[in-house]
Amino acid sequence: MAIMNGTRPMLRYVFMVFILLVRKPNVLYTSYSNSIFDQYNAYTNSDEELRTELDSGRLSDDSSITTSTNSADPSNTTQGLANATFVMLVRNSDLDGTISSVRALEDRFNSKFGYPYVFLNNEPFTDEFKRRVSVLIRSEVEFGLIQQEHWSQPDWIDEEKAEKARKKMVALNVKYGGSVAYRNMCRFNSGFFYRHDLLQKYKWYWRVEPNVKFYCDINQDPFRYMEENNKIYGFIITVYEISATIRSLWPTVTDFIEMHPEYIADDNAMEFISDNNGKSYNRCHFWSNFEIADMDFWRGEAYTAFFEHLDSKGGFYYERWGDAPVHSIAASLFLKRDQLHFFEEIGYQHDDWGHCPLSDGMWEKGRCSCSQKGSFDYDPSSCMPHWENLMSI
Ligand SMILES: Nc1nc2c(ncn2[C@@H]2O[C@H](COP(=O)(O)OP(=O)(O)OP(=O)(O)O)[C@@H](O)[C@H]2O)c(=O)[nH]1
Ligand SMILES: *[C@@H]1O[C@H](CO)[C@@H](O)[C@H](O)[C@H]1NC(C)=O
Ligand SMILES: *[C@@H]1O[C@H](CO)[C@@H](O)[C@H](O)[C@H]1NC(C)=O
Ligand SMILES: [Mg+2]
Repeated sequence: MAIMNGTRPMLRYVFMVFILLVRKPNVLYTSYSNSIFDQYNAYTNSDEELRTELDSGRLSDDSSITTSTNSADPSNTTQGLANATFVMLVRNSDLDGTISSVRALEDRFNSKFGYPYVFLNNEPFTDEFKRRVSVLIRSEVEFGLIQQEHWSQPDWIDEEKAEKARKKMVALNVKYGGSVAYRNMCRFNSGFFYRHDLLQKYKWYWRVEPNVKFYCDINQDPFRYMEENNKIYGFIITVYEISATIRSLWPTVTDFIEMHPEYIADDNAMEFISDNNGKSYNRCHFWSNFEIADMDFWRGEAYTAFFEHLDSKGGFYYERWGDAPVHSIAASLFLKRDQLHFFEEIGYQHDDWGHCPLSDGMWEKGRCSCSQKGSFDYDPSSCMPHWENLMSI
């Protein structure tokens, strides 16, 4: 009898350990019950309602044990998720900043939706990195290594010339002016991230950097918004590029336009990037540390030809062309202006500059923790007036 009595708790213990193992969310491709997604497709739910439902058992533990094979399948949009993922390019040393960004994103948005994450690095992620990031995320998480050819100065770049350019930029005090790694990063984000194996199965991405802040609840799914409104490229903050980093970028773009007028969209956003109908670049760009966009646009014919053309001129290394102006110029020329979208309701901060929704309605609905007075929108360094002019706001 005593033995029997002792066994049952033991069995229960074993069973509980089993459950915990099965529930361990971060095993690749482990998927979750759809109930939480179904529940939150109405977009109107607050954390309070979530808590109530958890209490009432509607989102009970049982449902999360489900190991159905494809509830996180990006292709299955019947459950309300778009074919989309977050993507973070980070170093192992960015761990704290990565945790901070993921935590904010989960709290303000993704715990209600369950989009997957792809983390990319030019070096293998450490176990510590994977463990500490995975523990924060209930949806699918994947960690990928970037192939060498996508992250290195090509052989045909004249290193002597590149080195001279770097030294000149250091002398001019240009941020990251002397860094080859930064240039690899800019080139990767311009022309390669969307070719990574782990991103092939997705159409939409949301780019996230370490140490960014999300100030407001995001109740409506931005990916679905893009999809349903025929948008291709979404941004929050606009700024001017430093001229020293892009001396020959615009002439290179102009050459491309002459070679390929067929790629220029009717009703494009040229007015956002040029004040004289294309004669010169006004240096306005969408700040690419936040982007929600369609990777099929980057993968498409126009952008592929555009990137090849830019890359062949060597400006990623002979100057310091950034992915932000490169993406912005392409989106402004090859898309119709109404395929661009300003995510006004997303309160967001990267480094010193942040956007806080200026509309009181948005600010209240999002329960934003930012001050509207601090919003970057009408700072002299913001290109928002160009955007508003373009969109006749
Ligand atoms: N894996 C990896 N990621 C990098 C490297 N350099 C930059 N990144 C990532 O690339 C993105 C942009 O780099 P940042 O250093 O933030 O550059 P930035 O946003 O132009 O400049 P800051 O104003 O300093 O933030 C971030 O997500 C970084 O984590 C690198 O050498 N390796
Ligand atoms: C998509 O998800 C729904 C809801 O869970 C499920 O019933 C359906 O079988 C899935 N469809 C496919 C094609 O996997
Ligand atoms: C998701 O998007 C990618 C890229 O467009 C595509 O290859 C994949 O088939 C899509 N998934 C589905 C089935 O919608
Ligand atoms: Mg940054």
